[in-house]
Amino acid sequence: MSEPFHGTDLLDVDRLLAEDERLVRDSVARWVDERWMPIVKDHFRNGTFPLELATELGAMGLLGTTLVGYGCPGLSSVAYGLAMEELERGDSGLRSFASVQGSLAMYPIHAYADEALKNRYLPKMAKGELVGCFGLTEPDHGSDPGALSTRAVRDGREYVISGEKLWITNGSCADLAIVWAKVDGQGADDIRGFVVEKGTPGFSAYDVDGKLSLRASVTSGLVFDEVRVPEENMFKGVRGLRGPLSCLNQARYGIAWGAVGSAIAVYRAAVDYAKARPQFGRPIAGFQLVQAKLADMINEIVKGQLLVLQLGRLKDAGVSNPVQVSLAKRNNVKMALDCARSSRSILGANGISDEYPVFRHMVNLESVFTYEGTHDIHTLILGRAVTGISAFE
Ligand code: TGC
Ligand code: FAD
Repeated sequence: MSEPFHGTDLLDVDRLLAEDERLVRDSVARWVDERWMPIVKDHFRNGTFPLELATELGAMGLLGTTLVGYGCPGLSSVAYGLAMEELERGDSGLRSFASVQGSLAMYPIHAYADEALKNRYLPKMAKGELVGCFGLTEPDHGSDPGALSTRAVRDGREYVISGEKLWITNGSCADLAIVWAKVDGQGADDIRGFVVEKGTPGFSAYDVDGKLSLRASVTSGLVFDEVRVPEENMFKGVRGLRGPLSCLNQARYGIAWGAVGSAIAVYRAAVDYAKARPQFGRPIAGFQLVQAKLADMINEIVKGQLLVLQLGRLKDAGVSNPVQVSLAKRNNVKMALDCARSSRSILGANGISDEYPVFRHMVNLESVFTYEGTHDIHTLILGRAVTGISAFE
């Protein structure tokens, strides 16, 4: 019997990382193991997210990681990606919290708001003292956000927002919501972004009931009943679908890394289980069909790691584009979901128990497969890129 390979980095991708990138990854990994793993099962069972950890995430520089100034850490995209991989090894809900805060709430404020709003919100959001959410999806408009129906009507020096958002991560625990609404007309070009603070009259949030996935994450509906916000709360720096899609571009990048973390978690569980579980007089790891599943998993994990690392290097060089981000999100989330299903099968009946992390990751990944552009939407984005023909029109 030959010496087994214990890690997940079969191709020594670690060698391609800088020392400071490894430091970020290893410190986040330690935090996940010490602070998150002991509590995740209960939070998943109870359908809760430990909001008190937000300031710890902030202290580690995981909220608005790549943003510069306003108390944000200004780390590289690769360091950020490695951190998201470790968070999602813990749970997709944990990575979701950081993605929404940094990429979907802080990023648009940083990119598009005026100085007063940046100074008011960003330093506290970077510390985890203020939590944000991102309201794009509506009950009747998911994959096609250009058709959204939330309206913002100008009234003197205020805007009056009316409409509803659904499936909003952190919605009911957020101190502020980034809300995308149409001003003036009905076209996608009329979409503008607004900051709406919790407690503003007419603004309410409720939790989505009956969720079987991402249970350790808050998912909400937002209701805007003639909510008045000052005109300063509208992002002047962007209009049209480009506003929300540019935020999604940041978040999808983090998800592509995060999915590798989920895949690693389920792969490790499968290897450990297969080596420890005897059937027919020997560990099931000794059977060829089980080995084939493990080989497929490690094969795809290594490819997924290389994919996001190259994408991160392009992003840090300022030459990445949204199609590459779609490719990475699409590939790595599907890869992780396939690994989770395969791992679950190796664990047999134990695969459906929360004594092991596999089923939790598997059902989480069903959400990750759907949000931030469904797998099929990213297929069509790639299809448009390679044919020059849009399937959306
Ligand atoms: P299209 O013509 O493609 O684009 C309109 C304008 O947007 C620009 N653009 C982008 N900019 C930055 N990043 C991107 N990824 C961009 N994609 C497009 C584009 O250049 C154009 O700009 P301009 O200035 O020329 O007007 O628009 P389309 O209507 O054809 O788009 C179609 C489609 C399907 C690709 C798009 O609508 C889409 O991506 N749909 C998916 C919706 C989605 O992803 N929703 C996610 C909601 S948020 C969420 O799920 C959070 S989960 C949070 C968690 O982690 O817990
Ligand atoms: P639909 O758009 O109705 O799609 C249903 C099916 O039809 C999918 O398979 C889709 O691929 C397919 N389909 C749609 N159009 C086409 C087409 N043109 N061609 C082929 N197939 C097509 N949104 C936010 O704004 N903020 C958040 O924080 C947020 N968090 C979320 C958290 C969770 C746990 C979940 C599950 C969702 C979250 N979302 C959030 C919403 C998410 O972005 C949407 O669910 C997603 O964009 C898909 O929209 P939909 O669910 O309405 O599906």
